[in-house]
Amino acid sequence: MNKSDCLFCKIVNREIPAELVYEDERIVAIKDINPAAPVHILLIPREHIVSLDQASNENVELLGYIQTTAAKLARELGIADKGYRLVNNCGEWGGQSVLHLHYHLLGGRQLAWPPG
Ligand code: DGP
Repeated sequence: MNKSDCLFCKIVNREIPAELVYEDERIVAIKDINPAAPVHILLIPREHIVSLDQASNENVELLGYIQTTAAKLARELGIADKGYRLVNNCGEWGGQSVLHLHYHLLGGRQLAWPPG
């Protein structure tokens, strides 16, 4: 799949609507269309990186930035006190369905472990 066919590139470029929670020059955060928890946010870099497996050392700062921004959003959304989960699904067996790197921020209920 190339960038022009990518669902999350289209969301980042506002060609497909989404419920925006946060955006800046590097990332966009939207509500997941199929929430698995009371708070379920997707943090998506504007840059088209297929998956964590495709990320390189050039992406180290971006990956760290996604994590610290997720923590900031968790505080702002009121889920930080009880706790939350930040998840990256990578590849077929990891459960990745959209081939544009993204992290799930989940919270607002007790989360189970191990995941299914
Ligand atoms: P993953 O399975 O890890 O690749 O996560 C993809 C997530 O993207 C999944 O939880 C559902 C969500 N999703 C799929 N299509 C859309 C969409 O069009 N809009 C929004 N907001 N979320 C979507």
